[in-house]
Amino acid sequence: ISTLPISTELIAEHNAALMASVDEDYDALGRKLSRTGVDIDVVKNKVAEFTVAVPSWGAGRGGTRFAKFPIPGEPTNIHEKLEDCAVINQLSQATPRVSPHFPWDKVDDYSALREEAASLGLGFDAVNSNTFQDQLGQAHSYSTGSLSSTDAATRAQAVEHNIECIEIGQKLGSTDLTVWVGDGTNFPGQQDLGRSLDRYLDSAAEVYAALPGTWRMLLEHKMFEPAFYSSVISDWGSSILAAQSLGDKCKCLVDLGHHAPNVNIEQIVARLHRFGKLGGFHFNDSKYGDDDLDSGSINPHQLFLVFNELIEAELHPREGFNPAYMIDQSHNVTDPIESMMASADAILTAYTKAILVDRQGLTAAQEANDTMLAFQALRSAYKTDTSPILAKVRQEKGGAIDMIQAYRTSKYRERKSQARKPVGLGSGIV
Ligand code: PSV
Ligand code: MN
Ligand code: MN
Repeated sequence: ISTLPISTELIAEHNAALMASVDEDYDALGRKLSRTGVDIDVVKNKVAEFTVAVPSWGAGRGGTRFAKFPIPGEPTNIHEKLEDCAVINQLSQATPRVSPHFPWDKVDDYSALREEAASLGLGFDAVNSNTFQDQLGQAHSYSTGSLSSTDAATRAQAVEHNIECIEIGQKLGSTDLTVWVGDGTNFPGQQDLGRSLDRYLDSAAEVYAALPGTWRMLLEHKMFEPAFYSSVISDWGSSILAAQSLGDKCKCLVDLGHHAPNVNIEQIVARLHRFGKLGGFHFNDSKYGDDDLDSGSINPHQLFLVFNELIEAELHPREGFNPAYMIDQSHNVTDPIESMMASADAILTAYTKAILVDRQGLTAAQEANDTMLAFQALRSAYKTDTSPILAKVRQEKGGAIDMIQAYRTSKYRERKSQARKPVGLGSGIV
């Protein structure tokens, strides 16, 4: 497609210079894997099919409540964000869908936006609603909560916004609505803990009732922030109970940064799957809280263990297993395009390593209560350097072997810094 932002000749030239060494490494890894009966091409083909969505809001430089440090050439609207997402997909060949957030990505003509995305090689993923911020001109403030607000008119407004998001999503070709609410309290006694959940469930049921046939509603839990004493949907327990009471089309979404420190997230994944409620992921990494750091930058082993559970889930499917995979990060000190390409690579790496786990060996060791061999089944896959597989997949699909190097050679951001209007300081903090 001629509207793609990076020249295909540039990518081809870049790959030509690196191809011989990739082939050499791929062949060596292939020989190593074949000694344990693994066909590297089979692994490669499986990896080639895996994709992860990127968040529209991740294309801009994030920020914290203290500051935001914009970079020249940063996107300021959904059109520019789509263009940046197209760069990520062109070079990674792993991120063909964008997850929009409303009203941040509001436009007049959504059919035109869908076409614009398609011309960039992109489609749309889950639609995200936003009832955690007040917008200019909004009738009722969300300071008392949104879907669980004590005020009926505020709850109605939040329900209506979610239904509007579904309507927009239909025009964009989405089939999932992700609902994260910041609802909760900052003081003991501020709201009744039982009744706030009742109100949430009643409002969420109204949104659920508006889901078109094939649509799913994904509930995203988060332990704290912005509420610092209690959150209405604080954990996977609240999330699965809500999803179970809402109905089959409601599932749970796991954002890796939304748990208490040291929580066993891979076990949560296994539990949600056991009850057919694993709906999707927001990938990121964290050290302290909802840090929104780049996927795999702090704890790549945890990411691998999550994917290990996903492979188990794939092999033992429960009804409706089809998780929506997405990145949800805030890029405060890097170029968001580079961060998301590196994150897609980290996510695909975790997936590839999980594929390499000797499942039969693992199960046999588990059955025999051979703890060390069971652990070694995971360890040996985790230790494998899978980068030749990922490089080969990218090259074969038309992406770049070294994404960051190709991106920098393209001078895309420099070009955009000439063409795009500068971001105002202090604006756009989420
Ligand atoms: C909340 O922390 C969250 O993870 C939700 O997914 C939001 O939609 C997103 O971040 C953007 O603020
Ligand atoms: Mn999230
Ligand atoms: Mn978050």
